[in-house]
Amino acid sequence: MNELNILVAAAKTDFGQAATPADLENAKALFLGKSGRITEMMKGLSALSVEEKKSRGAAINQAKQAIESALNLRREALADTELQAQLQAEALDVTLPGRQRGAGGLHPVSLTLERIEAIFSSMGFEVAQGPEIETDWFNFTALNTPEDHPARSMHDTFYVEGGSATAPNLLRTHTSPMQVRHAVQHVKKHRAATGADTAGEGLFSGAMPEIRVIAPGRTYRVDSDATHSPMFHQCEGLWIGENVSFKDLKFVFTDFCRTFFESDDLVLRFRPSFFPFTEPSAEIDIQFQGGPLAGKWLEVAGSGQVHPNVVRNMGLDSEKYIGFAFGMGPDRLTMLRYGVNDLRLFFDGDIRFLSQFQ
Ligand code: 2U9
Repeated sequence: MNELNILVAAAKTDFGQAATPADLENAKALFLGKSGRITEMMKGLSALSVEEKKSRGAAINQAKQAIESALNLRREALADTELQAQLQAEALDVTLPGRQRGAGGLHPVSLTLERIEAIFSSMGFEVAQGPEIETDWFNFTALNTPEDHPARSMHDTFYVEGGSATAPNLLRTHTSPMQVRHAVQHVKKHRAATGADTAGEGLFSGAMPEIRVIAPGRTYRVDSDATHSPMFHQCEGLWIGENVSFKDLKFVFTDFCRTFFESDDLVLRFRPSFFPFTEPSAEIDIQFQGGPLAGKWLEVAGSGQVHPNVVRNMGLDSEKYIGFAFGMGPDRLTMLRYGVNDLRLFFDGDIRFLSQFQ
């Protein structure tokens, strides 16, 4: 094999070993580039006689054409390989089912609120919704919460612009103000209906249907850790009539808890406590008889007989009208129902957590 045949064979081998178009262009430069082997040989022709130039030149040209055609063949092969890989990577399986748009669903706390509303509605309670920015009067004063109560401190409550120094506006710290609003409207309406004392002055002691209402919604306090969030949910209830007692509270709340937790043998305990708006007051604890929490006392709500000052702030004669109230945290009820141990998971918005409740 002469020198030119060896060169063509070497080019073919190098081109064959180039795995990518870039490798191939590098290999080409060795043979056909400015200082490649063929170019060098062409330069060497100048030193030869005319006769030798002719035959040597023709032979080099032949070798050059052979290298070029080997190069083109390899270029096509690499381009083809690249195309095949791309087609494979972008392959579409037209037999796959279409992608569905996610159905979405309610937040676990919303599911709990819906459950609470359904249960209390079935017991004849109305559901009242109202402003999250409240006045100092509805949030504190009407609820018999004294001027020096710690809940009124800037450290415990979010105050917002728009009020005044004597009547500030704030993010409600509980849903109780909504019940006062509801009760005041209820009393006004029935005071007008009876025709008695239409001026709306003085406390109402006429006849009216009972007030039975729950107020679910968002509430705010300056508090943040694994079991407290600055925004949290509450659902409070109020039942006012002429002859409503603690016995009614016990019955209603026991029935509610057993239905909510789907547990007929659930036991309740009322433990003495204090709230400014109720007197006497009690914490409500529940105890499951089976399941992972069996035997443990779990605090789920506060309650009490509505304080006479609060009854009067609704416009009612507290000698005639009496009732009870309760308040619970739907966030905590959701944690208990589903066994969630960190409240913050509800408000992080992580779809992997939230989709488990659908
Ligand atoms: C009116 C009068 C009285 C509602 C009540 C509680 C007790 C109570 C909260 C404690 C922490 C619920 O879980 S929590 O967020 N509430 O303990 N709430 S009695 O009393 C009222 C409401 C409205 C007119």
